[in-house]
Amino acid sequence: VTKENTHVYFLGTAGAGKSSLAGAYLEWCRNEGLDAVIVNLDPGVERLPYQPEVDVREWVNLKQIMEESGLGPNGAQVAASDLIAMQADRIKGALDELKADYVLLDAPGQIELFVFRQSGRFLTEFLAPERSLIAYLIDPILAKQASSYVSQVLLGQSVQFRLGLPMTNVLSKMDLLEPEELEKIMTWSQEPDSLESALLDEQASMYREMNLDILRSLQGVGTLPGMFPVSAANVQGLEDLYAALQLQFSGGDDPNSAYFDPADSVDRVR
Ligand SMILES: Nc1nc2c(ncn2[C@@H]2O[C@H](COP(=O)(O)OP(=O)(O)O)[C@@H](O)[C@H]2O)c(=O)[nH]1
Ligand SMILES: [Mg+2]
Repeated sequence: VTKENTHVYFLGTAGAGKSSLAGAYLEWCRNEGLDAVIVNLDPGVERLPYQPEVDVREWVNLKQIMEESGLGPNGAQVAASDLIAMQADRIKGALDELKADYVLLDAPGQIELFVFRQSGRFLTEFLAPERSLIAYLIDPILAKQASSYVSQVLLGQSVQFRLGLPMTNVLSKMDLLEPEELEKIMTWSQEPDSLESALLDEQASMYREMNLDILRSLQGVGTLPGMFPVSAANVQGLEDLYAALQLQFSGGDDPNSAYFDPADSVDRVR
């Protein structure tokens, strides 16, 4: 149960704040004296908010794929996603040379390609099958409404089921939320009953019933509750995120148990 060789994948929908958080978290880790490095897995990104030690763009270049294959941007993304997996040994070689204790991996922009095609699972298993974790980012704008919140959590769960790795839900860009909004979302994440009543307050429709069913099945498989609010912009919540990720390795998969209560982190930022 150590930090040694932990791989943390930052996953989430496009624009959720993966690269920003990965960069802010890298800096936080280094300030804490952790030997951390960061890997860019996004072949299409033009600018990064950090300096990657390992950069997949060295081997997979989206523009070049488009030029050489005649594919458009979407087709090239699909091809690039598969090519990343084919570079897994190079990524591993570069990481082996760095010998870092803590490896952060900034996932490609198109989560569906990384997660639902083969490349993500292949890469996570190839690099560090026993020591990988997911930080799953939820965009706060998509979490304000109960039904939208449920679909975000559901997407996160399919990511987890697909990759088969321990996962921590992260509420990204908390600085964009009003204090009441943040409080509401945190309550939903901790008390499924409050989420259920918020769903019931929405307009009655077939979809409302579906959302309620989804919520119940998420509870049934024991994936609720727990959510960690962070802000890369204001450097908030990173210590709690670290504690939550560490907890995944210390055997506790109940984020409300043992050392940590996510409610504390909300209190602290208030
Ligand atoms: N206000 C605010 N904006 C953020 C934060 N993190 C990221 N952003 C912005 O959200 C957008 C997407 O961020 P990025 O890290 O590139 O997301 P990615 O596509 O998931 O890697 C950018 O415009 C960022 O400046 C944050 O903590 N607070
Ligand atoms: Mg990014």
